[in-house]
Amino acid sequence: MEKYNYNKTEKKWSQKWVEDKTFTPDLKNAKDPYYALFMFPYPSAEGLHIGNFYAFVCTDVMAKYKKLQGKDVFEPFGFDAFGMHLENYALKIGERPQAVEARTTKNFRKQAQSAGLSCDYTREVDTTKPEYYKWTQWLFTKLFEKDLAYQKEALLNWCPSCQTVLADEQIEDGICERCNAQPEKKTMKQWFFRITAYADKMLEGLEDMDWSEITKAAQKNWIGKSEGAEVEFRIKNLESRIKVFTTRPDTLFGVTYMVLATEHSLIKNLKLRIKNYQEVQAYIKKTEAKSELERTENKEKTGVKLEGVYAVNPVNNEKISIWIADYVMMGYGTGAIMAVPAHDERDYEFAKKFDLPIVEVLSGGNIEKEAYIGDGNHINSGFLNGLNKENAIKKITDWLEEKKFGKKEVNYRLRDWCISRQRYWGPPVPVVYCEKCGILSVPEKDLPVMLPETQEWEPSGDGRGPLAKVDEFMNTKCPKCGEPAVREADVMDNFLDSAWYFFRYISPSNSEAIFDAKLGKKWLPVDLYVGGNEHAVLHLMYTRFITMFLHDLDLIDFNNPFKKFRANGMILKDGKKMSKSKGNVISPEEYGKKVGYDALKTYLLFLGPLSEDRSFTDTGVQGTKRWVEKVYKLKEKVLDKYDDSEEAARKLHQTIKVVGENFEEQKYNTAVARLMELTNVFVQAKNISKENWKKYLAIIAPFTPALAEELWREFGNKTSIFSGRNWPDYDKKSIKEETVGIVVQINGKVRDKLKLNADISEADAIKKAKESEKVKKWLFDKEIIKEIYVKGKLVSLAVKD
Ligand code: ANZ
Ligand code: ZN
Repeated sequence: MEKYNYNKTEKKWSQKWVEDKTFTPDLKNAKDPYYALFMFPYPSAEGLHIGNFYAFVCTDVMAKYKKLQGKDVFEPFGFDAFGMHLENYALKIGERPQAVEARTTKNFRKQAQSAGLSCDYTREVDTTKPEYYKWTQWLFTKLFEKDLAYQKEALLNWCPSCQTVLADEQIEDGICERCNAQPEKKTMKQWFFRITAYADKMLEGLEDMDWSEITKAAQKNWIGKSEGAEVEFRIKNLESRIKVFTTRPDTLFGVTYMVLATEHSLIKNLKLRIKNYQEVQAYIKKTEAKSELERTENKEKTGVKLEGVYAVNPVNNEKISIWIADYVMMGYGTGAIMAVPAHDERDYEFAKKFDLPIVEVLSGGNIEKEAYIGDGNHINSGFLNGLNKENAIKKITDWLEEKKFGKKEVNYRLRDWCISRQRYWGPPVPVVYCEKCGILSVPEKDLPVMLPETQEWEPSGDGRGPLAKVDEFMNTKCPKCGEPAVREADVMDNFLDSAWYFFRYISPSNSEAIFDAKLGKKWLPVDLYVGGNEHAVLHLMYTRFITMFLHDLDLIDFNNPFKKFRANGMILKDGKKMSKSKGNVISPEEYGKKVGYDALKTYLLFLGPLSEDRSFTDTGVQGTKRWVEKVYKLKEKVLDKYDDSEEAARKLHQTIKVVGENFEEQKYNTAVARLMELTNVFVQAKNISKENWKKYLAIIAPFTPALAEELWREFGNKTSIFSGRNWPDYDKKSIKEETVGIVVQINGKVRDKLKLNADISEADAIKKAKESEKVKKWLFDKEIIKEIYVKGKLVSLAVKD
C-alpha cells in the first residue's frame, strides 16, 4: 500500500474547498446560523505566526464540527492591516506600508488557505481599504455627535521610539506594547472616546457573560470601580481648596497631612506662598523623568513639604502640612490625597520617613509597628467613635454632604480612550477646523476622508502626524460655511479599526450602512470567539464599548458582541516563549510541509487544555503525524458489508458521544485522545464496515479535514464530507457498558464467578470479589497475604491457613 501523501492531498482539498465555496454560507437564506470568529491577524510580518494560527485552529475545529452537524457556519477571514504593527515593520524593512500590506496580506491568505481552514474568503475585510475605513470614520462622527468623542489637553504616554501617544492600555508593565521603549509623560491635546461613560454598564455586563474567567477578571480590574467620597480641604488663609478622593472618609480624624501629585495645578497657583519653591521645582523635575511604574513600585518614600502653606481638616479644624510626593498620581481621583498614616501603608511609610504624626482612629491593630487596614471600632474620632468601618463611612458621608464639605463619589481606574495617533498608517480623524464654525466632524456624504499618498510618511517626532505636511490633504473647505478650513492631521488608533470588524464581515461591501441590518439580526452576535488574553483590556474592552454604542444607536439589540469568548494559551517552544532573537519561532508553513497541516493542527489541539500555555516539541508533532498515517492505512480494512465486533461498535459510539460533549466544552485535547483510542481499537479489528467507517471519518474530520475528505470521497461520496449533516448520532444501546465474567480464586481454588464491568479498576474488582457471599465464608477469620487481579479475567487471593 502506498504511503499517505499528505502534502498532495492537503493541497488538493484546500484548493477545491475554496473553488467550490464549500465554506461560503448563504448568509441570507441560512436556517441555522453559527458565527465562528477568530481574532483577525495583523499582517505585520511575512507569514503567519503560530500564535495566531493556534487561535484560528481553536475556532476552526469548532466551525467544522458545527458544519458537520448541519449548521450554516460562517467563519470569516480578514486583516487588521492598519496601525503601528504594520507601519513599524515597514519602517524596519524600509518599504512603504502600502507595499508591505499588499504583499503580506496575500501571503497570509495563501497560508490560511493551504492550512485548510474553513474560512469564507469571499467576504474578506481589510481595515486599510476605503470601503472599510469609511465606516470606522463614520463611527467617530456618530460618537462625536453624541459627545462621546472629544478633544482634551491631557497628560499622556508618549512613546519616544514610535513617536506617538499611546493609550494607557498600550502600556504593559511600564513599556510600549509595540516597541518596548519606555514612554514619557507629555501634556498634549488629543482625541478621546468617552469609554468611561460605559464603565458601569461594562462592569455589570460582565456578570452573565460566558467568557473566560481570566478575561472577565482582567476587565473588572481594569475598570477598577472604587466607592468612597470626595472631600474638600481649605487652605489656611486662602481661597484655594484641595479636593481629594478617598475610599475611607471614616478615617478623616486620622488625617495628619496631605499630598499633591507633582503635576497638580495648585502648586503653580501657590508659587508666591511656597517658601521653598526652588526645592519644590527640583523635585518636580526629578519626578517628571520617572515612569508611572517607577513611581508606584514599593520603594523608599520621597517628597518635599510645601513650606508656608497649610490645609485645614474639615472635621476638627486642625492645621496640617501639605507635601508633594511621587506616590500620588495625577491621573487618578483628583491627584491629591488626605494622608492617614495609621491606616494606609504608603502614608505610614511616608510619615515614618518624615517624622509626621500618626493618629490611630480605628482600634484593633498595632500601629507602633505597622498601618492597620482592618476593621474595628472608631476611636479618637468625635461623633464617629464606637462605629465600625461601614457605619462610620455612612455617617461621615452624610455629614460631609450636609456641611457641603464633600459628597459620595465613585471613581474608576478606567480612563477615556485616547484614539489619536501622530502617525501615517491609519484612518484620518474625520474632523475639520473652521475659524468661524469651530470643530466639525465630516458629514457622512463626504466620507471616507481618504488617507493621501505621500513620500514623507515616516513619523516626524515633532508631535504632529506626517499628514500635517501634506497641504493638499490639510487644506479643505468648511462643510458648514464653505470657507477655507483645515483638517485634523492625526490618524486613529488601530484598536478602533478592530473594535467593530465582526459587524462588517456579514456585509463587507455594503456602501449604504456600516452593516446590513437584516443580516445582522440573523447572524449577530458572534457565537464563538477565540483569541489571546493579551487583548483582555484592549481589543475586548473596545469591542464591548463600540457594541454598546451601536446598541444605543438602535442598530442592534444586544450589548455583548460575543456569546462565548475563550482565551487561548500560548504556544511555547521547548518550554520557552518564542521569539525571533532566540531563534525558536515555529512557522505553521514549515510544519505544514514537514508533517502536514492535519497533523500540525491536531497536535496543537492535543497539546493541552485550550486556556493553558503549552510546549511545542518536534517529537510530539511526529506522534500526531504517525496517527494520521495510521488512520490512512485503516482504509484497507473497510468492507462494504461487515459485522463489526461488539467492542469496536461500542467504542465508536462511545467516542461519538464523548467527542460531541468535548466540543461543547472546548475540550479539544481530550477529544483527540478519545479519537486516538478509537483508532487503536480499529487497528486491532479484523475489518471495518463501510457504515462505521463513514461515521469514523465524520468525527475525525474537524481535526484532519483533508484526510477525512480524501477517504470520504474514495468511498464513493460525490459531495464534500462538510456539505451536509454528516455528524453521526450515537447508538444508546451499543454504548451500554460491557460486562465480563471474572473468576475468583482463593489459594488456587475457584470459589465464585462474578459478572463485572469490563473497565472496572483493580481495586474495585478485588473489593467486589471480597464482598461476594460465596467468597466471604472462605475468608472468614483468615489473613489475606496476596491479592492479584488479571484484567477482565481473574481475582486471585491467597490467605494464611
Ligand atoms: C485616605 C485613606 C485612608 C485611603 C485609608 C486609604 C486608606 P483605590 O481603592 O485604588 O480607589 N489615592 C487617591 N487618589 C490617589 C492618587 N491620585 N494617587 C495615589 N493614591 C491615591 O484607592 C483609593 C485610595 O488611594 C484613596 O483612599 C487614597 O487614600 C488613595 F486608611 O484616602 B485613601
Ligand atoms: Zn465654517
